Amino acid sequence: MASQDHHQQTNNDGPLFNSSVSRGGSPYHQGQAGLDEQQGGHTGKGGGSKNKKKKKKSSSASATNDLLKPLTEIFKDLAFPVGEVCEYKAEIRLRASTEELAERERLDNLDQDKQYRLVRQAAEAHRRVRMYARQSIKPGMTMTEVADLIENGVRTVVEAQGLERGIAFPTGLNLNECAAHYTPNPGDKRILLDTDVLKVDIGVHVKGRICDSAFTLTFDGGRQWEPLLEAVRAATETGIKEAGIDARLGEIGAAIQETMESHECQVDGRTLPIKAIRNLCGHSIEQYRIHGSHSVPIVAEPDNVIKMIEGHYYAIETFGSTGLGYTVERGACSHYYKSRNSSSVPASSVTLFSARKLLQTIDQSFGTLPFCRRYLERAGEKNYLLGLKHLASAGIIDECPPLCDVEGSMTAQFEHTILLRPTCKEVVSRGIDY
Ligand SMILES: [Co+2]
Repeated sequence: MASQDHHQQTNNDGPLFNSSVSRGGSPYHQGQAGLDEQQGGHTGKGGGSKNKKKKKKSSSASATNDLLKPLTEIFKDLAFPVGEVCEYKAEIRLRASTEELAERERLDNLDQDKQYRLVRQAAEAHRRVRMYARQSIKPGMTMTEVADLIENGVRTVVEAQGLERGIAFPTGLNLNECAAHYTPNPGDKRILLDTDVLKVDIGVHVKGRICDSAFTLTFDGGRQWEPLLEAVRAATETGIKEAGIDARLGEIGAAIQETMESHECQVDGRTLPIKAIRNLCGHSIEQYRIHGSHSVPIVAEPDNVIKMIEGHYYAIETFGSTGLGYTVERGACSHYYKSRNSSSVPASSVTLFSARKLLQTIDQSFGTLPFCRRYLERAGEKNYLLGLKHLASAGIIDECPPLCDVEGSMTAQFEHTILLRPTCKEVVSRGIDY
């Protein structure tokens, strides 16, 4: 489907350059969670479009149906909504003439692998699926049910097709002190509790252009953690604000940490400080590579003077904790991905036949995208654990076990994907929810 798309893209550069007004419109950007996409129109920061509020009630069943519609049925012209458009700080805007910068964007959008439409399609799918997830995730469900409802939602909305488009990484469903890299393995019977603090980290890609965005949910029994969520939400916003072409990564980390640690949390009459988790960070995103070459720290790193780069995608994600602000690996591994150096490992080092066969499945089904054991089973693999171990010790596969702070602590996460366009910073995953 993608190959028929880009023709239309080129005669449709209006929304790309006219910053914030998108023709298709996403009901989830701003204003209201109206589910009638005909209402259209959203306003990015500094944009000029108005949201007409139309009073119309739809039953929740049909609302859910609308959320999970295949995107190309809604955006027939493939003009997916533009994210929130933010201006760069003044000194950045002096880099080149407005015409030159606009020309660079025009060229990006002629490039099949760079056109902004790809990540916007992924982001719109993300917004819809997470809205559906917010409505549907209830305490009492198993974590497997939660993962399935999200992942089936992604597959439907983005019209998953091989490595062309689909799920970009295992859905993170990290609970309480666990901050990252937990998703249920096959047979996991864990049940979501009313008191749990759940981090939902969803990845969607179109042609390898990844929207990586996460939020935190609490339920009736966990309302006392709202200030923790608020701290992390604010810290992520600080990171987005400080990000830009030539922005120093260490300084972004310092700003994030300052926002995060200016908050605290009152629980059972005790005041708990909130710490930025110092060994977790955001990252640049490359095509089909969720973790690019840059890390975006969430604590001060005075010596880190590496600068953000025009045209790059970054996941700005922050983690706050009431514990030590430091995570260690704990529990069974679920996340795996092809090591960056795997191509330098000679094929002869994979001596086990089952491992060679498994590697074929991995290459075909995931390429360099992270995967989990559930996805291997979907791909038809059985009894793959020995093969996985073998590939890991050969240096072909990296294992990413769950990362947790101390027991009894709580962690929260918010994350957006941003694109440093030549003319502006686009928060592609922005929605009305966060
Ligand atoms: Co991320």
